[in-house]
Amino acid sequence: RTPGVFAAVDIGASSGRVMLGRVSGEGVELETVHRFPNGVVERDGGLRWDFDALYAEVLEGLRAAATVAAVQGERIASIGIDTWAVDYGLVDDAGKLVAQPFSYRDDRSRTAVAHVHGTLDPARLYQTTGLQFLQFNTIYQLATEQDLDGLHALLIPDLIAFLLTGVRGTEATNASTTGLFDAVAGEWATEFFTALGLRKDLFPPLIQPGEAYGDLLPDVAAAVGLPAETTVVAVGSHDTASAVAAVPAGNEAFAYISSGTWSLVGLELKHPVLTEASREANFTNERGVDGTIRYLRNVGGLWLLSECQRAWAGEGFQPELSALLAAAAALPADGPQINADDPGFIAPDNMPGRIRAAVRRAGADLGDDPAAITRCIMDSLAAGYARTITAAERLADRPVEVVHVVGGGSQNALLCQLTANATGKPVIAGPVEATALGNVLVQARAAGAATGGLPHLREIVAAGTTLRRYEPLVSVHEGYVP
Ligand code: ADP
Ligand code: LRH
Repeated sequence: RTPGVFAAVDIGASSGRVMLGRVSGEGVELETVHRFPNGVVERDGGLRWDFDALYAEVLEGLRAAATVAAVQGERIASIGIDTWAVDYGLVDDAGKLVAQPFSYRDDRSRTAVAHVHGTLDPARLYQTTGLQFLQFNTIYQLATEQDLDGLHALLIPDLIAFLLTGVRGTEATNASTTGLFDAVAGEWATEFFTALGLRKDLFPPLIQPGEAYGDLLPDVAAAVGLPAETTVVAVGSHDTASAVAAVPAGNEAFAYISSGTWSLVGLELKHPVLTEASREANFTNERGVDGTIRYLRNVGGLWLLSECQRAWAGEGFQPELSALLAAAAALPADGPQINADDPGFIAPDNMPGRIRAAVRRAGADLGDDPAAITRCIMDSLAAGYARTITAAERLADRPVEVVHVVGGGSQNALLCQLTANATGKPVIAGPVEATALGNVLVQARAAGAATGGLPHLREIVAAGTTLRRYEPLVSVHEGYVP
């Protein structure tokens, strides 16, 4: 088999990285060549992403990748890009980005929900798109735009690919999060564009994971020190699609939790579940690599904790995450819980205060001890995961034997143990960098350096990763190793 080296650009809501992935029979060796922080910024009257800064970091990362590869005498076969879903940038006919993209945490989309649902009945939307209702789905964001004449919408990974190659495409796994995509046909739901007065060509045509956008523009290639014939390949450009592709599951009876800023909790299916019961439970049918369906729900995530950490740091309290989690683990079980999915937690700022208020509304008291608040978040997330997995098993009629946790949160031993306890199922944690691995493996397969379907790609991930297993316990104290 041809060994290959691939560059993965993976940008989450909290941080981004550029990695080199070397694929062989023994697994994928990942090397981080560049890492940078990410987060929403208050800019021009809204919560936005500083896209110009992110793009500069991407170029910096590719430059670092080119340097590392040159030192090793390697040729980078291709570049793949994934980021969070839903958000988009608008470019004009000359290809210029007209504003920094809004973040899904900006409140403006919430105000457009009633307008969209007045035109398109939510039950009808679900029958076609199978998309969970989130106030920030692209369809609601677009409904707030005043004038889209002469503008083109590009989802964030597609926008990066466009700047690198000059080629416009909409990668399908990410298109499936817009609310304008037909879950069964795997095509744009053009009737919804028409109904909402959106141009049918607002987004460029679909491109599938494994297909190429094109080669680097000559000036970009020169700027980063890569050959101009370096291809940018579409991967599961929705970060969650890449993460799910790299869940190291050995058979079909698994649930996954892609654990980072959000927790994406669910199953992989062959066909969407578009029933009314599924809509009521707010499950989504997003598209995965190889035409699979990611049947999942967004459960609140580690955003709840990272926003608390940010608030505490503002008050001068900045413990190590490990110390905070150890203090939380030492507290008794059965403390107060919140509904981690409450849309009231979407916006930034004063998270400890909002969590305390939610507990108070439920008739309990949490105090302001960071360890107690941290424990409340962990207990609430674990309970949310258990409810979601039980509902998914029922709605999709698919039993789950094991829960795989991937992403940054798979390093959180307390959360993994509480998840095993709450679900009553073993939890297998890792890899941390599942998203980058999924990104690399789809590129590798396109280049002929890996073969086979998702089960085989998952074997490659499992071969190269040390996984940690958590058995369900009665409490975190019994036999629990932080
Ligand atoms: P995203 O892709 O959404 O930016 P990540 O998958 O990078 O998120 O996960 C980030 C989260 O992982 C952090 O908010 C943090 O809670 C958790 N995390 C990172 N490192 C550790 C660690 N060493 N122990 C426990 N949790 C960790
Ligand atoms: C996770 C994620 C998730 C989306 C959200 C906007 O990073 O892509 O799958 O729902 O961000």
